[in-house]
Amino acid sequence: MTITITAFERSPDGGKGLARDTRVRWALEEVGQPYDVRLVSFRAMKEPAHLALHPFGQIPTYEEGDLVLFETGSIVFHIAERHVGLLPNDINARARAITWMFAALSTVEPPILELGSARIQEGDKPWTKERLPLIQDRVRAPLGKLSHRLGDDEWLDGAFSAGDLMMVSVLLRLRSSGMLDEYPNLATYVARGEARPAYKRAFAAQLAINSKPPTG
Ligand code: GTB
Repeated sequence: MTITITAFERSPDGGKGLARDTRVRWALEEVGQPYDVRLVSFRAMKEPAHLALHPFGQIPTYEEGDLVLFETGSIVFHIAERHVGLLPNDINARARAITWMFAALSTVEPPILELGSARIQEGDKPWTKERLPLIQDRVRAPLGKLSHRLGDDEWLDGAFSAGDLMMVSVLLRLRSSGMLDEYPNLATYVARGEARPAYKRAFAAQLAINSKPPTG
């Protein structure tokens, strides 16, 4: 069955791979599933046809036959459950890998998103200078613990899993802030994720779209 995902017609990051279709592409590449991409503009995202797929008017979405999904956590989990390669067979190891996906999305990602908003959308607001150190501390709290837990290991729990895919995807958002470099083992962990052939294919596919000269 054909899989179709949606992505920005033109990502605001110009192809740095930070828009969330990259993590879905990466998961599909890891399990060897071909997919089509439908590009959507910011305007089209808020129109009824797209809202029928994504109630919050965002990307990415995932269509496979009658199934329509939104939320990258759910999409990556679905891909990992249906195909071999992203979740271990052992049921306890599988549950732990899923736990790391949740940890990435519900513990590590929220302060990183807050930091992004403070630095970019609210960068010129008078309160940002005072607020930024507070947010940075909220980013550091889980990162310090994560760094300790990872130690010198390659991946979070044995073999690479959907948990690592999600954690690396979330940590990537920190790179431009310089904060990832405060944790050398996490910076190496992210680089290890980016070095995977499946990640490279996913990254190249989104870059091919976002590096095209604007039309019209
Ligand atoms: N919780 C949802 C999920 O995980 O799927 C969040 C989806 C989401 O935030 N989608 C964003 C979106 O559609 C794109 S990825 N935004 C448009 C809108 O809300 O109107 C977030 C994103 C956007 C841009 C960059 N960037 O340019 O660096 C990075 C990440």
